[in-house]
Amino acid sequence: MKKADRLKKAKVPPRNEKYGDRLPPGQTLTKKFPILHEGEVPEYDLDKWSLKVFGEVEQEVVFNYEDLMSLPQTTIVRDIHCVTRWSKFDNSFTGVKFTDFLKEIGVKDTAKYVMVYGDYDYDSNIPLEDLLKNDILIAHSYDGKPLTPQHGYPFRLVVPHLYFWKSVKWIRGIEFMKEDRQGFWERNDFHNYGDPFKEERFSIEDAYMPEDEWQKKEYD
Ligand SMILES: Nc1nc2c(c(=O)[nH]1)N[C@H]1C(S)=C(S)[C@@H](COP(=O)(O)O)O[C@H]1N2
Ligand SMILES: [Mo]
Repeated sequence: MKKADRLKKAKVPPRNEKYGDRLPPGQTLTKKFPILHEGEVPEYDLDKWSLKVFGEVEQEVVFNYEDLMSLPQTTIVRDIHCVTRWSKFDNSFTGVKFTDFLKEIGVKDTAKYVMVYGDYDYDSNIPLEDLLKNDILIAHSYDGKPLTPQHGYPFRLVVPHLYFWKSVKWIRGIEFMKEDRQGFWERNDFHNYGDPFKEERFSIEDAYMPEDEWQKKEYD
């Protein structure tokens, strides 16, 4: 059964009035940091790690670890919301702001959408405009410490205003595109955009997300 179908089966947690508008509808607050992904946790030799930028750019660019670490560093503190119904408040991430990263690249005017690629064989699509917000990071640290392997070491994307499946871990490629294209979960019935406050969980009608799917997973 597809994940989206499986997740349809469960009940929705009641709205928690205590958190007012801060907690999106259908979400449960967690203090721990659940670990969710498909496949194996990659291991890297940092000397060989690279991030390739291609598509609607004047020139393809490949960044290595040092290249990214030498760019201006920014820390953000944001709430994150996973489509499996957990939210976590006040997460501190540090890394390179996407807009600072863009200054290193000649993005063509024709670029309207971005496909972000992560190991292994994961991708997710985001409108370029969304990545121009000032709290989008290519992050290397959480709470002032390097990301753990499970949470995306050495670098993950952080897009706090969309469901967390858009925040690609183990990021390896960024493709600028003229036309939109679907990424991994978007092809598997997840919503193309994914605004947690509008509950844009699925692209199919009549979907429910269980309150406990994530609680069966690992945390740290
Ligand atoms: N490369 C990669 N990135 C990924 C995923 C994945 O399977 N592979 N899963 C996504 C999903 S569905 C979620 S909810 C978040 C989970 O991040 P966390 O494990 O740090 O909580 O990572 C996202 N980024
Ligand atoms: Mo997820």
